Amino acid sequence: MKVLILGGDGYLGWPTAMAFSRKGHDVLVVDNYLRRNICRDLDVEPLFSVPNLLGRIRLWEEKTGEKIGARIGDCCSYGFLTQLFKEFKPEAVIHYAEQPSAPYSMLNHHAAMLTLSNNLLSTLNIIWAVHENVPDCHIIKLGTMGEYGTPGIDIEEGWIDIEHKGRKDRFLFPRQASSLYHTTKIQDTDLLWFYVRTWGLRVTDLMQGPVYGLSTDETEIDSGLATFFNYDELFGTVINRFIVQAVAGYPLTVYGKGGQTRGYLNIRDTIACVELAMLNPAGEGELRIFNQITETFTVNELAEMIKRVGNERGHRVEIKSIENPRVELEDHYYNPAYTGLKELGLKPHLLTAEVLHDMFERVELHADKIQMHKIFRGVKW
Ligand code: USQ
Repeated sequence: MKVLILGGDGYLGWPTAMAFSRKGHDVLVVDNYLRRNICRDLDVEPLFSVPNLLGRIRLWEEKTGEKIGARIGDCCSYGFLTQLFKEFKPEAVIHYAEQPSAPYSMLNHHAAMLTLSNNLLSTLNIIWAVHENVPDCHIIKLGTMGEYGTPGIDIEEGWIDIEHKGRKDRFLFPRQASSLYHTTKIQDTDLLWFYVRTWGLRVTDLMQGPVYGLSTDETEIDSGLATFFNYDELFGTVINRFIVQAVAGYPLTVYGKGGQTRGYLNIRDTIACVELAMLNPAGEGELRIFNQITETFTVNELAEMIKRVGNERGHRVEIKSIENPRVELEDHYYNPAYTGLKELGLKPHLLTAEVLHDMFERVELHADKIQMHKIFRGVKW
């Protein structure tokens, strides 16, 4: 398929681009280096450096003979984006081009403004560019499980049937986020839903949980094809952070009571889910929502698993509960549905001891590069 990957330089975007290119899709990636620039400006660069987008693509072609197209530019610039849609005429567009960090969005007013304007404007521009140039193009949008928050009822896959005073209807499942970043994802969903109803767009909104891992079949081909691996408080997700902390001898930073439960997934499964969504497009005028997770854990369970594997590898891993910098429930009910992607054919890679050993092994290779000051800076809500 002809697929446009927006945010194609990121943690998930780059491995997706390689995987799709290898499967024979015609891939064009777009990025404006927002994530790289923020990481450099705030001194939270990833564990190891990787070539820039054009360098990665050159290396990819050298190693595999496959071509990936690239444009450096900002999805918030409508002229740039609409021209791209006009020329390339994608059948599917994958929207990763958002500021993805909850703590960054809570850092200060500038970061809040950047998160809000980047995330909403990029989504609005994609909707318009599709409508004006390729109305049949399938929009695949990365949303987040954090849109739902942690309600005291079961979380459905996007929609809920409500009976009220004897009448019934179907609505978006109630959303109540716990960071500005997560709130922008709710607003994205609302924008998409409005234009789906109004213009009949085809949209899949993937409610993804925190992703972990640093290898896919394609990153294995050459070290220069690796994805970013952040372990800092702003851009590192909890499992990736805990492994780096264990290797560095830094006590695992469990926030508060550690009963926070989330749905997690392996980076390999992100790519598989996005491809399944692409190969099985939403219908015209359909906003299809999947909960993109494969299993749930509390933070305490993750810390215990990582401690066990770390100790087996000769690290002396300690767990330390620290005052929670975030405003979130630390002990709550959590029962999300996540059957839709499995019904489409997803075969999950679960968080086994073997997977953790593999992650440890890769991080240990870069142990000398871990910078302690990046691990915790205490961005408070
Ligand atoms: N946590 C700790 N200690 C840490 C880091 C995190 O206890 O050192 C806790 C957090 O308080 C939270 C949980 O672990 O309860 C997950 O935190 P996270 O930083 O891994 O994930 P989060 O900030 O929620 O955001 C990440 C991605 C985001 C994605 C989201 C999915 O950065 O792009 O949308 O996961 S979800 O959480 O389901 O909304």
